[in-house]
Amino acid sequence: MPPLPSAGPMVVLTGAGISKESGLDTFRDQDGIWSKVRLEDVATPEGFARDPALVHGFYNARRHNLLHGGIAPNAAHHALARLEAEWPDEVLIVTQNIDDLHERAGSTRLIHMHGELLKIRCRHCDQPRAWTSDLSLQTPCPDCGRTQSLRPHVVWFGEMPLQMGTIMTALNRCRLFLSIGTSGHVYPAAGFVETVRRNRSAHTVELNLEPSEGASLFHDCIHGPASDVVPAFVERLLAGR
Ligand code: BJW
Repeated sequence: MPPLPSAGPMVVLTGAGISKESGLDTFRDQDGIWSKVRLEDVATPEGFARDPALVHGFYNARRHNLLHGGIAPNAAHHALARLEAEWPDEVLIVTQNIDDLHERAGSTRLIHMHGELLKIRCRHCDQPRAWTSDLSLQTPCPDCGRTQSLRPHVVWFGEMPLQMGTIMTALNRCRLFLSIGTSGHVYPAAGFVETVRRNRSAHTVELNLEPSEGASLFHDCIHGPASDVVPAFVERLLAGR
């Protein structure tokens, strides 16, 4: 097994579990989002075409909660921002989350592969832009003025995740890959660990509340709440330098 490195490029994949202790629901836990709504209805292009008002309502409620629900980054988000600041080489966070808690904690090298809740885009202009209020079919595009053209800037099932080229390059050259708070059910993110493992000198670590779907693919697994295990692991990594 390759040792835990003390330098070299790092990729950190994060999922809904890292934001759970900040007050945001995960998807597949017992009390998760998919226990309350059907993913086919709210997280597919077909669902949006069938009932756009339902989908707008779903994202409006989550946007409102993110901005006004007392949500704040937790110790795990802050530990990753510290890691980026103190690690001698590049730390790239690839998050599946659409919340902005990594940014609020101070991380700057960040890819939102499933989009961002605080952005929208127009079917005609196709340019994402910042958005903090409710969205409806009647909301005109601020750029082209058309109605019925705006959608949340998120990646639904069947759509291509964002910045895959940059992500694949980073995975292929990293020395350390961390996967935090993700169940390993959704591809392509669930396959990142296998991509990294093709490089025999790269080390892979899962940090999750419980063993994920792909736990056996990692060199190390550390199980517990993100706000405990992530700061402790970051401390260990930085102390080993
Ligand atoms: C804690 C914790 C605490 C809790 N501390 N941990 C058949 C086989 C293989 C693939 C496919 C297939 N059929 C279709 C596909 C492809 C499909 C897919 O993967 N489907 C699977 C369901 C089978 N994927 C896609 O369609 C993707 N696009 C695509 O593949 O394009 C083609 C392509 C080809 C080749 C290369 C590249 C691309 C798009 C996927 C879009 C996912 N979108 C969503 C919604 C986004 C917007 C929104 O938020 O509303 O993204 S779905 C949802 O799942 C969301 C999440 O980002 C994503 C992942 O969920 P995550 O983060 O893992 O959350 P959970 O709830 O599953 O897990 C939380 C974990 O945290 C748990 O393990 C807990 O234990 C843990 N936890 N508390 C630490 N305190």
